[in-house]
Amino acid sequence: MSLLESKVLTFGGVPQPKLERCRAGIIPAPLEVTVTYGEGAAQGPLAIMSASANMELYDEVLGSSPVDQGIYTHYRVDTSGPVEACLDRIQAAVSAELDAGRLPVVLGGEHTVTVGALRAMKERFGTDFTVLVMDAHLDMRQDYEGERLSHATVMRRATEMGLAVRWVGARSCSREEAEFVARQGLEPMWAHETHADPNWLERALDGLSGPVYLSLDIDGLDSGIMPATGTPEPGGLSWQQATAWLDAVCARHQVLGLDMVELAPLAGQTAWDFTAARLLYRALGLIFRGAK
Ligand SMILES: [Mn+2]
Repeated sequence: MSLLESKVLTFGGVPQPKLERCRAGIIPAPLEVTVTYGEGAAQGPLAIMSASANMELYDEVLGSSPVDQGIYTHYRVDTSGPVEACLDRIQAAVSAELDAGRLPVVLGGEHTVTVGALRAMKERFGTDFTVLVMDAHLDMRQDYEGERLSHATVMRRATEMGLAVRWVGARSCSREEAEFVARQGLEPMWAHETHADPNWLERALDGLSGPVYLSLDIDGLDSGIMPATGTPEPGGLSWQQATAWLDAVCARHQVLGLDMVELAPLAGQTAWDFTAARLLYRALGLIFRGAK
């Protein structure tokens, strides 16, 4: 029995705060069905929660302790059975957070969980928000290995829902995906551009207005600082680039919800779990700080 099954680990290792005073609710969703290469994404939520208990809760960049704002950790979503049924349960969990006025924070699991979250977001907000994706992959395949609902098709499904999607850290896709996004007039911020263009951050958010949903695929980070993922890719975002992007996004836009997906912990190597936990904590702190 995993720790998540035996008890709820809270984010930051603090006593579970009173739900009514929390600004965010973490929804562990350890779905792992369509992973194609390295396995282990189902262990991502537990690894992030465990690592978070060892973080300094004071964020020296923000000058605050975001955990003081109230981060509630829900019991994990049941991710057994058919993917559609799992997505229904994730959607319901996200909707409950939105109804309660809390920020929904979904922890995957594979990237497919985002579809459930986005269905809840669309149900509440319509299509008046943009999906901002940190990811090595475009995830724009029409289907993958015969599946319409897969980690490799997530953003294609999002665009079919009528949602606007923008990427940072992109550096892996098929020719068909590249041609599809070009036809759609979509312009991913390729990782090589973030390294070459001093104005990449402005370009990444150029013309963007209104609220956003953040989907943080941990493989958007460079494989040197994040090898613990199913399909690690070289040439990705540095810690500084990823956090600068989060800072700019959160300073300019209301964040309606977020997810962090695809951490596949490596046995005995806690650095990557810790990196994911700190990135999530920084994101929460920046969101709590709010758009200026
Ligand atoms: Mn990815």
